[in-house]
Amino acid sequence: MSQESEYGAGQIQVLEGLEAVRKRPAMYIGSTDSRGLHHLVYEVVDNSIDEALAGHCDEITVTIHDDGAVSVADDGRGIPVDTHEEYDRPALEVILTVLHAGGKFDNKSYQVSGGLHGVGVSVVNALSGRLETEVRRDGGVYRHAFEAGEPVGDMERVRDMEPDEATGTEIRFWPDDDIFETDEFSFSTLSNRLRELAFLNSGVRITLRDERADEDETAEETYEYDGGIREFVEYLNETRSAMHEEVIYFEDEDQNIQVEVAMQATEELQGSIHAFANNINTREGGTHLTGFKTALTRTVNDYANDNDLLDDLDENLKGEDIREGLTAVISVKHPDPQFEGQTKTKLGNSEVRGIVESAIHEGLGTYFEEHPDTAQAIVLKAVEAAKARKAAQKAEELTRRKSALDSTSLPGKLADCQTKDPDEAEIFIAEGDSAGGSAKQARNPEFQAVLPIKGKILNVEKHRLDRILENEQIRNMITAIGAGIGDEFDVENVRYKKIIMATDADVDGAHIRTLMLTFFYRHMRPLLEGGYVYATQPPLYRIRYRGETYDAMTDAERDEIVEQKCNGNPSQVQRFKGLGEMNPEQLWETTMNPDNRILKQITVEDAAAADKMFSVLMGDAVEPRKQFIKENAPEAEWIDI
Ligand code: 0RA
Repeated sequence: MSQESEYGAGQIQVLEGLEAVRKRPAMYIGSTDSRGLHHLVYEVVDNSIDEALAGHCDEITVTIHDDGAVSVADDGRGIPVDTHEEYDRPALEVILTVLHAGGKFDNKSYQVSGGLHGVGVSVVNALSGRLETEVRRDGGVYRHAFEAGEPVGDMERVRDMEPDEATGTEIRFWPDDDIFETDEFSFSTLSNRLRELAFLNSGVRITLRDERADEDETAEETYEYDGGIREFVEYLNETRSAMHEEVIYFEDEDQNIQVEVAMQATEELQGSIHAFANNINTREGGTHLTGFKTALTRTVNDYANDNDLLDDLDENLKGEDIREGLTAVISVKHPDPQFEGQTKTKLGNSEVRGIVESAIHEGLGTYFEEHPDTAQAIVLKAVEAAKARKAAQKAEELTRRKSALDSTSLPGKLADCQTKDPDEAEIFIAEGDSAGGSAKQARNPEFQAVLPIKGKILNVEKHRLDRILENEQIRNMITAIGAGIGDEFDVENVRYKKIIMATDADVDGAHIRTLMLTFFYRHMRPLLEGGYVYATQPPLYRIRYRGETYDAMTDAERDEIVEQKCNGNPSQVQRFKGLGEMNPEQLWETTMNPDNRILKQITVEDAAAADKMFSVLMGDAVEPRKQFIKENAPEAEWIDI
């Protein structure tokens, strides 16, 4: 077959210029913050993954270079380099400079990957100050470079390929610092996504390398999982105690739609189900998730009723009872996925629901028949969960009744703000009564509320909702935030759109923050997804010199200020040990005043990584926790999730 018949010029349809991308980058990659920056890498990697899924590539290497560049190299077929008829330019150049050209070139039955925005490598080119490609294909090694999306010179054939040399593509790009708010690539963010891609595409070997100067311990990691999503579930359950040794796994294919499900029940209370469509984490769910849940509930109830296991309970089990402690990964690959929802992460294709449903119903039914001990244990645990749920409902009604509208039911310790507009209102959840007391004096009562909480709140990873609701600190947080809890949580009802954790910059403070975050993640997740959760970043030192004051966040910053601003001779260096030690005026200036303060916004980039983190940090197993902290957080108090 000739190249021409594989991808004719006529297939190029959209001739939008790359200036459009540079003018409105967010329309193409979502944002120009850290998230958008990392999307550039994913966009390129997705093309390599497509090569792998088409059976032409099994190795991908991502390198963070020390000059601000990232490169992605694969051993696929290589981007075509022959002349494109219509443009009379090398196909490589067309693919990198014409929006949406990439996919149109391909003769694959469908493109599985393609990124959340699925915009192609030309968008990465448009948003890079410089981009260099090297392609090994058709017996030659070709190079081409671009600046701000424009070709620099012509594509060059630099040499012949060696007889045993593999074909492939390398794309190296320097994100444009006129466009992005940050240029800092995060190893842990990239590693989480690349590991996830390796789990979702078994057999592909993905290596992440970090060549930046002071990165030593985690300079290189390789992800390769022949067990695919089975190994994903094992990984997520590393610190959980499983109720059956083997991960349960089903796969099915129908109407060219591939469905895979891996699941394992655990003794824990926190379940986690992760659904993907074409490698995209569909965090808003969709038809694949609905199909899974429906079939799971039906199959378990059928088994329980057939074996008279529900006599204690005068009703059927609810889905949530069965999903308690269940870890599952659902992965669907669809030739024409429809993404819906606010963040376009909800799978809409209605035919998927039935395919997943029947795969689970048949597969799990058979599994239960063959493993009656496991089936019985799963049902009995769900019965326990159902009983706890009923107890929690009573407690929850109490909380809800108490919080009903009138402000007298707000927690006594809450110093509320005057505004009732959630867009303006913020609440400081302050560690300890002394910090809380200072914050109450320091705040601007028009828009700042303060809720002091006593010491360590309950570890919600270890308790069911009925016990959680008995905890006064937690009840105070629920009523103050005003949007309910768990399945009943409605983010529309939050009373404040900034929920600010104000804890000390020490180990205890970090622990309390992690406990609070665990609570928000497990029971008020939309708060984190909406970007409503923040942490204060109080300075560690205050330096005074000749009537001026300077604040330093770190020891290094303190030394720099002393050296540069104070000629090495400051009049006073004060160390703030905790928020409670600052007087109200200092607390206002350094930590609460919107004009001066630094807040760290906590977001959940990757639900599976967050689930793993909380289960490891909050679980019982000590060794994995130590290991995890050693690997992920040498200095950082908690890692990016
Ligand atoms: C267009 C057509 C073909 C492959 C590719 C693009 C391709 C793009 C990238 C980006 C990174 N790595 C890549 N590898 C391949 C198909 C070529 C053919 O039919 O031989």
